[in-house]
Amino acid sequence: MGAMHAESVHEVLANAGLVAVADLDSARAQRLAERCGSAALYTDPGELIRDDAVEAVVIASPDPTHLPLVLECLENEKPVLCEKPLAENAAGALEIVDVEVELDRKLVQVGFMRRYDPQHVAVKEAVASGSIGEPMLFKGWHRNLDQEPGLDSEAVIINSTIHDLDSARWYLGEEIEEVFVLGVNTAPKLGKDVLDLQVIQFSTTGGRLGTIETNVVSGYGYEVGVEVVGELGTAQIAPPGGAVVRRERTVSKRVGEDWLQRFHEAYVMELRSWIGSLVNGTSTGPNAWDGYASLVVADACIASLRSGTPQKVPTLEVPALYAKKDSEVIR
Ligand code: ISE
Repeated sequence: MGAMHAESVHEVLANAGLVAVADLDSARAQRLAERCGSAALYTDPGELIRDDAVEAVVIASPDPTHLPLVLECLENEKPVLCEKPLAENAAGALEIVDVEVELDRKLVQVGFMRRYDPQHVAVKEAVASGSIGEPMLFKGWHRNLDQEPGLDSEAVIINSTIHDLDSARWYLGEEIEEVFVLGVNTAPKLGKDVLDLQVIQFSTTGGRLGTIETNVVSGYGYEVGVEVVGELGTAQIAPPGGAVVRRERTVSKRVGEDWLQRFHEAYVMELRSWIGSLVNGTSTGPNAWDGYASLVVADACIASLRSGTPQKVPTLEVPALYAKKDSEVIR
Protein backbone atom coordinates (compact mmCIF):
# COMPACT_ATOMS: atom_id res chain seq x y z
CA MET A 1 0.00 0.00 0.00
CA GLY A 2 2.74 2.46 0.99
CA ALA A 3 4.76 1.46 -2.08
CA MET A 4 1.77 2.20 -4.31
CA HIS A 5 1.42 5.71 -2.85
CA ALA A 6 5.19 6.31 -3.18
CA GLU A 7 5.19 5.18 -6.80
CA SER A 8 2.22 7.40 -7.59
CA VAL A 9 3.99 10.41 -6.06
CA HIS A 10 7.05 9.61 -8.16
CA GLU A 11 5.37 8.67 -11.44
CA VAL A 12 2.18 10.68 -11.63
CA LEU A 13 2.43 13.86 -9.59
CA ALA A 14 4.15 16.83 -11.15
CA ASN A 15 4.16 19.06 -8.09
CA ALA A 16 5.50 16.57 -5.50
CA GLY A 17 8.49 14.30 -5.14
CA LEU A 18 9.38 11.35 -2.95
CA VAL A 19 12.14 12.42 -0.56
CA ALA A 20 12.08 9.73 2.14
CA VAL A 21 10.76 6.24 2.87
CA ALA A 22 10.43 4.59 6.29
CA ASP A 23 9.98 0.84 6.52
CA LEU A 24 11.05 -1.70 9.15
CA ASP A 25 12.15 -3.82 6.20
CA SER A 26 15.10 -1.75 5.01
CA ALA A 27 15.77 -3.91 1.94
CA ARG A 28 12.19 -3.34 0.76
CA ALA A 29 12.57 0.41 1.35
CA GLN A 30 15.82 0.38 -0.62
CA ARG A 31 14.17 -1.35 -3.59
CA LEU A 32 11.31 1.16 -3.53
CA ALA A 33 13.71 4.11 -3.36
CA GLU A 34 15.61 2.74 -6.36
CA ARG A 35 12.39 2.40 -8.36
CA CYS A 36 11.57 6.02 -7.50
CA GLY A 37 14.93 7.62 -8.31
CA SER A 38 16.28 8.11 -4.82
CA ALA A 39 15.03 8.80 -1.31
CA ALA A 40 16.39 8.98 2.23
CA LEU A 41 15.76 5.68 4.03
CA TYR A 42 14.59 5.22 7.61
CA THR A 43 13.52 2.32 9.75
CA ASP A 44 12.16 4.72 12.41
CA PRO A 45 9.14 6.61 11.00
CA GLY A 46 9.64 9.32 13.65
CA GLU A 47 12.97 10.22 12.06
CA LEU A 48 11.28 10.54 8.67
CA ILE A 49 8.62 12.83 10.13
CA ARG A 50 11.28 15.03 11.75
CA ASP A 51 13.42 15.20 8.56
CA ASP A 52 13.42 18.87 7.48
CA ALA A 53 13.33 17.87 3.81
CA VAL A 54 9.96 16.15 4.37
CA GLU A 55 7.12 18.64 3.89
CA ALA A 56 4.18 16.22 4.08
CA VAL A 57 3.72 12.60 5.15
CA VAL A 58 1.68 9.63 3.91
CA ILE A 59 1.01 6.96 6.55
CA ALA A 60 0.26 3.49 5.20
CA SER A 61 1.36 1.31 8.10
CA PRO A 62 -0.54 -1.19 10.31
CA ASP A 63 -3.68 0.24 11.95
CA PRO A 64 -2.33 0.42 15.56
CA THR A 65 0.49 2.73 14.40
CA HIS A 66 -1.80 5.36 12.85
CA LEU A 67 -2.59 7.27 16.05
CA PRO A 68 1.00 7.69 17.34
CA LEU A 69 2.34 8.55 13.88
CA VAL A 70 -0.37 11.12 13.15
CA LEU A 71 0.24 12.71 16.57
CA GLU A 72 3.94 12.90 15.73
CA CYS A 73 3.12 14.64 12.43
CA LEU A 74 0.92 17.13 14.28
CA GLU A 75 3.65 17.77 16.83
CA ASN A 76 5.91 18.70 13.91
CA GLU A 77 3.05 20.61 12.20
CA LYS A 78 3.37 18.52 9.05
CA PRO A 79 0.34 17.75 6.85
CA VAL A 80 -0.44 14.06 6.78
CA LEU A 81 -2.54 11.73 4.65
CA CYS A 82 -3.26 8.75 6.89
CA GLU A 83 -4.80 5.51 5.68
CA LYS A 84 -8.04 4.51 7.37
CA PRO A 85 -8.90 3.90 10.16
CA LEU A 86 -7.54 7.09 11.70
CA ALA A 87 -7.09 5.21 14.99
CA GLU A 88 -8.16 1.90 16.48
CA ASN A 89 -11.22 3.43 18.12
CA ALA A 90 -13.06 6.73 18.50
CA ALA A 91 -11.20 7.68 21.69
CA GLY A 92 -7.91 7.53 19.80
CA ALA A 93 -9.23 9.60 16.90
CA LEU A 94 -10.58 12.18 19.36
CA GLU A 95 -7.01 12.75 20.60
CA ILE A 96 -6.10 13.78 17.05
CA VAL A 97 -9.15 16.03 16.71
CA ASP A 98 -8.29 17.69 20.03
CA VAL A 99 -4.74 18.47 18.91
CA GLU A 100 -5.96 19.95 15.62
CA VAL A 101 -8.52 22.07 17.44
CA GLU A 102 -5.79 23.29 19.79
CA LEU A 103 -3.57 24.14 16.79
CA ASP A 104 -6.61 25.57 14.96
CA ARG A 105 -5.33 23.83 11.81
CA LYS A 106 -6.61 20.96 9.71
CA LEU A 107 -3.42 19.07 8.95
CA VAL A 108 -4.90 15.58 8.66
CA GLN A 109 -6.60 13.91 5.71
CA VAL A 110 -7.96 10.37 6.05
CA GLY A 111 -7.60 7.81 3.25
CA PHE A 112 -11.27 7.37 2.38
CA MET A 113 -10.29 6.98 -1.27
CA ARG A 114 -13.78 6.05 -2.47
CA ARG A 115 -14.63 9.76 -2.34
CA TYR A 116 -12.28 10.16 -5.33
CA ASP A 117 -13.45 7.16 -7.34
CA PRO A 118 -15.12 8.41 -10.56
CA GLN A 119 -18.06 6.02 -10.12
CA HIS A 120 -18.63 7.06 -6.50
CA VAL A 121 -18.31 10.71 -7.50
CA ALA A 122 -20.90 10.18 -10.28
CA VAL A 123 -23.38 8.79 -7.75
CA LYS A 124 -22.61 11.68 -5.40
CA GLU A 125 -23.28 14.17 -8.20
CA ALA A 126 -26.56 12.46 -9.09
CA VAL A 127 -27.66 12.68 -5.45
CA ALA A 128 -26.41 16.27 -4.98
CA SER A 129 -28.12 17.46 -8.19
CA GLY A 130 -31.50 16.56 -6.71
CA SER A 131 -32.32 14.38 -9.73
CA ILE A 132 -33.43 11.44 -7.56
CA GLY A 133 -35.22 13.69 -5.07
CA GLU A 134 -34.42 13.54 -1.37
CA PRO A 135 -32.13 10.57 -0.62
CA MET A 136 -33.98 8.20 1.70
CA LEU A 137 -31.98 4.97 1.78
CA PHE A 138 -28.30 4.08 1.46
CA LYS A 139 -27.42 0.54 0.39
CA GLY A 140 -23.78 -0.46 0.47
CA TRP A 141 -22.08 -3.75 -0.24
CA HIS A 142 -18.41 -4.44 0.24
CA ARG A 143 -16.87 -7.76 -0.67
CA ASN A 144 -13.29 -8.95 -0.32
CA LEU A 145 -12.10 -12.06 -2.12
CA ASP A 146 -10.62 -13.84 0.89
CA GLN A 147 -8.87 -13.41 4.26
CA GLU A 148 -5.91 -14.91 6.02
CA PRO A 149 -6.63 -16.48 9.43
CA GLY A 150 -6.03 -13.99 12.25
CA LEU A 151 -8.86 -11.60 11.45
CA ASP A 152 -11.53 -11.01 14.12
CA SER A 153 -15.13 -9.81 13.86
CA GLU A 154 -14.27 -6.34 15.20
CA ALA A 155 -11.52 -5.88 12.60
CA VAL A 156 -14.12 -6.48 9.87
CA ILE A 157 -15.82 -3.29 11.09
CA ILE A 158 -12.77 -1.18 11.96
CA ASN A 159 -10.74 -2.09 8.90
CA SER A 160 -13.32 -2.74 6.16
CA THR A 161 -16.81 -1.46 7.05
CA ILE A 162 -15.27 1.87 8.10
CA HIS A 163 -15.24 2.77 4.38
CA ASP A 164 -18.97 2.13 4.07
CA LEU A 165 -19.72 4.12 7.21
CA ASP A 166 -17.85 7.04 5.69
CA SER A 167 -19.69 6.57 2.37
CA ALA A 168 -23.06 6.60 4.11
CA ARG A 169 -22.21 9.85 5.95
CA TRP A 170 -20.89 11.37 2.72
CA TYR A 171 -23.85 10.45 0.53
CA LEU A 172 -26.58 11.21 3.02
CA GLY A 173 -24.89 14.32 4.39
CA GLU A 174 -25.88 13.54 7.96
CA GLU A 175 -24.85 11.40 10.89
CA ILE A 176 -25.79 7.83 11.64
CA GLU A 177 -27.92 7.74 14.79
CA GLU A 178 -28.63 4.07 15.50
CA VAL A 179 -27.11 0.80 14.30
CA PHE A 180 -28.02 -2.86 14.49
CA VAL A 181 -25.47 -5.42 13.35
CA LEU A 182 -25.79 -9.14 12.74
CA GLY A 183 -23.05 -11.45 11.56
CA VAL A 184 -22.48 -15.07 10.56
CA ASN A 185 -19.45 -17.22 9.99
CA THR A 186 -19.13 -18.48 6.43
CA ALA A 187 -15.43 -19.35 6.55
CA PRO A 188 -14.59 -21.88 9.30
CA LYS A 189 -10.89 -21.59 8.42
CA LEU A 190 -10.94 -18.17 10.15
CA GLY A 191 -12.27 -19.73 13.38
CA LYS A 192 -15.96 -20.39 13.96
CA ASP A 193 -16.39 -17.29 16.15
CA VAL A 194 -15.27 -14.94 13.39
CA LEU A 195 -18.28 -13.25 11.83
CA ASP A 196 -16.94 -12.64 8.35
CA LEU A 197 -20.32 -11.78 6.79
CA GLN A 198 -22.02 -8.90 8.55
CA VAL A 199 -25.11 -6.83 7.82
CA ILE A 200 -25.75 -3.45 9.38
CA GLN A 201 -29.08 -1.68 9.49
CA PHE A 202 -28.98 1.96 10.46
CA SER A 203 -31.00 5.12 10.73
CA THR A 204 -29.75 8.71 10.56
CA THR A 205 -30.38 11.94 12.42
CA GLY A 206 -32.65 13.07 9.55
CA GLY A 207 -34.73 9.89 9.57
CA ARG A 208 -33.09 8.19 6.59
CA LEU A 209 -32.24 4.50 6.49
CA GLY A 210 -29.33 2.35 5.42
CA THR A 211 -28.01 -1.15 5.05
CA ILE A 212 -24.40 -2.25 4.67
CA GLU A 213 -23.23 -5.74 3.78
CA THR A 214 -19.59 -6.48 4.52
CA ASN A 215 -18.46 -9.84 3.24
CA VAL A 216 -14.74 -10.31 3.72
CA VAL A 217 -14.66 -13.82 2.21
CA SER A 218 -16.84 -13.46 -0.88
CA GLY A 219 -14.96 -16.19 -2.71
CA TYR A 220 -15.43 -14.52 -6.11
CA GLY A 221 -13.51 -11.23 -6.13
CA TYR A 222 -13.36 -7.70 -4.77
CA GLU A 223 -16.41 -5.55 -5.27
CA VAL A 224 -17.87 -2.44 -3.71
CA GLY A 225 -21.35 -1.21 -4.52
CA VAL A 226 -23.55 1.69 -3.52
CA GLU A 227 -27.13 2.52 -4.32
CA VAL A 228 -28.81 5.63 -3.01
CA VAL A 229 -32.58 5.41 -3.17
CA GLY A 230 -34.29 8.77 -3.40
CA GLU A 231 -37.92 9.90 -3.43
CA LEU A 232 -37.92 10.06 -7.25
CA GLY A 233 -35.36 7.49 -8.34
CA THR A 234 -32.10 5.81 -7.46
CA ALA A 235 -28.42 6.27 -8.28
CA GLN A 236 -26.20 3.22 -8.32
CA ILE A 237 -22.59 2.44 -9.01
CA ALA A 238 -22.19 0.65 -12.34
CA PRO A 239 -20.95 -2.96 -12.31
CA PRO A 240 -17.16 -3.43 -12.40
CA GLY A 241 -15.48 -1.78 -15.39
CA GLY A 242 -13.66 -3.51 -18.22
CA ALA A 243 -14.79 -5.28 -21.34
CA VAL A 244 -18.09 -7.10 -21.67
CA VAL A 245 -17.12 -10.48 -23.12
CA ARG A 246 -19.56 -12.71 -24.98
CA ARG A 247 -18.55 -16.30 -25.61
CA GLU A 248 -20.01 -19.78 -25.40
CA ARG A 249 -23.53 -18.42 -24.97
CA THR A 250 -22.39 -16.36 -21.94
CA VAL A 251 -21.92 -12.62 -21.33
CA SER A 252 -19.27 -11.83 -18.69
CA LYS A 253 -17.19 -9.06 -17.11
CA ARG A 254 -14.09 -9.53 -15.00
CA VAL A 255 -14.29 -8.78 -11.26
CA GLY A 256 -11.00 -7.48 -9.77
CA GLU A 257 -8.99 -9.12 -7.04
CA ASP A 258 -8.42 -6.39 -4.48
CA TRP A 259 -8.84 -2.74 -3.63
CA LEU A 260 -5.46 -1.73 -5.04
CA GLN A 261 -6.69 -2.80 -8.49
CA ARG A 262 -10.26 -1.58 -8.13
CA PHE A 263 -9.41 1.81 -6.66
CA HIS A 264 -6.07 2.53 -8.31
CA GLU A 265 -7.40 5.57 -10.11
CA ALA A 266 -9.09 6.80 -6.93
CA TYR A 267 -5.84 6.52 -4.95
CA VAL A 268 -4.04 8.63 -7.54
CA MET A 269 -6.85 11.22 -7.60
CA GLU A 270 -6.77 11.28 -3.80
CA LEU A 271 -3.03 12.02 -3.75
CA ARG A 272 -3.34 14.61 -6.50
CA SER A 273 -6.15 16.40 -4.72
CA TRP A 274 -4.36 16.26 -1.37
CA ILE A 275 -1.10 17.66 -2.77
CA GLY A 276 -3.11 20.32 -4.62
CA SER A 277 -4.80 21.33 -1.39
CA LEU A 278 -1.41 21.65 0.32
CA VAL A 279 -0.10 23.82 -2.48
CA ASN A 280 -3.08 26.17 -2.55
CA GLY A 281 -3.76 26.04 1.18
CA THR A 282 -7.36 24.79 1.14
CA SER A 283 -8.24 21.49 2.73
CA THR A 284 -10.80 19.60 0.66
CA GLY A 285 -10.71 15.91 1.51
CA PRO A 286 -12.07 13.79 4.36
CA ASN A 287 -10.52 15.25 7.50
CA ALA A 288 -9.77 14.16 11.06
CA TRP A 289 -13.39 14.82 12.02
CA ASP A 290 -14.58 12.40 9.32
CA GLY A 291 -12.07 9.86 10.62
CA TYR A 292 -13.37 10.38 14.17
CA ALA A 293 -17.09 10.41 13.31
CA SER A 294 -16.79 7.17 11.33
CA LEU A 295 -15.03 5.52 14.28
CA VAL A 296 -17.76 6.66 16.68
CA VAL A 297 -20.24 4.74 14.49
CA ALA A 298 -17.82 1.80 14.18
CA ASP A 299 -17.59 1.58 17.99
CA ALA A 300 -21.41 1.47 18.17
CA CYS A 301 -21.44 -1.26 15.49
CA ILE A 302 -19.01 -3.33 17.56
CA ALA A 303 -21.18 -2.86 20.66
CA SER A 304 -24.22 -3.98 18.65
CA LEU A 305 -22.46 -7.03 17.23
CA ARG A 306 -21.33 -8.05 20.72
CA SER A 307 -24.67 -7.44 22.43
CA GLY A 308 -27.00 -8.51 19.62
CA THR A 309 -29.04 -5.36 20.21
CA PRO A 310 -29.49 -2.01 18.40
CA GLN A 311 -27.16 0.69 19.70
CA LYS A 312 -27.54 4.45 19.73
CA VAL A 313 -24.60 6.37 18.31
CA PRO A 314 -23.52 9.24 20.59
CA THR A 315 -24.47 12.69 19.28
CA LEU A 316 -21.42 14.74 18.39
CA GLU A 317 -20.92 18.46 18.59
CA VAL A 318 -18.84 19.53 15.59
CA PRO A 319 -16.00 21.90 16.59
CA ALA A 320 -15.97 25.19 14.64
CA LEU A 321 -12.76 24.11 12.87
CA TYR A 322 -14.69 21.38 11.05
CA ALA A 323 -18.11 22.98 10.81
CA LYS A 324 -17.46 24.53 7.41
CA LYS A 325 -17.59 22.09 4.50
CA ASP A 326 -14.69 23.04 2.21
CA SER A 327 -15.75 20.84 -0.65
CA GLU A 328 -17.91 17.77 -1.05
CA VAL A 329 -17.33 16.48 -4.53
CA ILE A 330 -13.68 16.30 -5.44
CA ARG A 331 -12.52 15.91 -9.02
C1 ISE B 1 -9.17 -3.66 3.49
O1 ISE B 1 -8.88 -4.12 4.72
C2 ISE B 1 -8.62 -2.32 3.22
O2 ISE B 1 -7.69 -1.91 3.87
C3 ISE B 1 -9.13 -1.52 2.09
O3 ISE B 1 -8.99 -0.18 2.32
C4 ISE B 1 -10.54 -1.85 1.73
O4 ISE B 1 -10.92 -1.30 0.51
C5 ISE B 1 -10.83 -3.30 1.80
O5 ISE B 1 -12.05 -3.64 1.30
C6 ISE B 1 -10.61 -3.73 3.19
O6 ISE B 1 -11.14 -4.98 3.44
